[in-house]
Amino acid sequence: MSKSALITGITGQDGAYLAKLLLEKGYKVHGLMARRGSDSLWRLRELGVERDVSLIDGDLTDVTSLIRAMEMARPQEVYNLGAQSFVGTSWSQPILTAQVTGVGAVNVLEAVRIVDAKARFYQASTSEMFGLIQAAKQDENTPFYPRSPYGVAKLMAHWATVNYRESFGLHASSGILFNHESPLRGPEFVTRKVTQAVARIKKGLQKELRLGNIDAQRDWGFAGDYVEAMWAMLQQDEASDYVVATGTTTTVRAMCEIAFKHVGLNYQDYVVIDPEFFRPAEVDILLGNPAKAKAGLGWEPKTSLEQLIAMMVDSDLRRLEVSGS
Ligand code: NAP
Ligand code: G4F
Repeated sequence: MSKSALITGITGQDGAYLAKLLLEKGYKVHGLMARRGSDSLWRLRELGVERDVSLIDGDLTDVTSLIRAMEMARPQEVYNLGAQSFVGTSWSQPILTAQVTGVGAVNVLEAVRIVDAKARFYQASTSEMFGLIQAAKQDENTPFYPRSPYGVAKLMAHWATVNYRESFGLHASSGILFNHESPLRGPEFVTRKVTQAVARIKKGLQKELRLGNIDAQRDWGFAGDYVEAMWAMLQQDEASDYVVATGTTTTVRAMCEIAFKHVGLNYQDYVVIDPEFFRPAEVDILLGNPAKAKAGLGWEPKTSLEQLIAMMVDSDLRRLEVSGS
């Protein structure tokens, strides 16, 4: 009998890569889908798995829809990837972010506990929880200091995961993932904003790229590598928390340099600093220590930042060639 999995956030970047990975492993994949006006299935389509997943209507803020999804999918594994995940928006919509990203995770944990407490649970935790970093290299023991309403909401979800593990014995694991990107990244995030602009500038469709704090540093990896760590966590006998990162950090400035150089351009000729994109509180630097994931899960990143950015720029160039604008 093949295993069944339920993914919240299946229409997002990670949801699409995880769905593909689980399908390749022979799972029956169910995805919770919040009804939207726009085409939210484009990522699943790009990976060629749109028709292979079963979509269930539901919303993280509606626990009854989550209970119903659990009853329909009867999953052995539940991956809670759904969230209002853009840090910038979390200052303009802090309550929505708290409800979807924070309370939403508790709703999923409750649905698991009520319908099938044996189902294994994965929480998409984040390096944003480290915020104002308390150690030069962050690992599972580094204290948290979130710097955005998003980070605060994720911290609630993280501790709820730990608490349901300790209170009810749920097999509930939290992946503290550092930034991970791909051609399926939303265009509001800085890597994709840059690679999309590089492609448009190269094709003569855009003249400049307006950015905020380009001195910020991030530990960037490839989403396709990171979903393998999520799956590996739920295959362990004991649930636990794991940092998933590359162990190197790079400035937004240097990432821009890589992206522009890939098409033979100099970023300094195009990047304009715009105060509109600065945040009320910044996470200046993130750098993860993935030693526990390496030792416990046998997980290591396979894709360098240069390979990742090249993949994203090439994909954005291809999309422009198809659409023409
Ligand atoms: P993403 O592309 O923004 O995807 C978020 C998903 O959540 C989308 O499918 C979205 O659906 C769904 N969603 C939003 N509000 C919802 C609601 N009320 N009910 C149900 N679903 C809802 O994010 P991602 O990059 O794939 O990240 C996946 C998860 O990992 C997120 O929880 C994120 O916070 C976390 N994370 C990401 C990173 C990273 O660097 N990517 C790092 C650490 C942690 P629509 O498409 O319909 O809006
Ligand atoms: O790409 P970003 O918007 O990602 P951020 O804020 O690090 O959050 C992402 O990673 C988290 C993991 O650490 C996830 F939990 C979260 O869901 C999300 O996926 O911004 C990266 C950096 C920031 O320091 C930002 O201030 O880039 C800086 N930046 C500079 N100019 C910009 C811009 N960010 C964006 N989005 N747009 C700019 O124009």
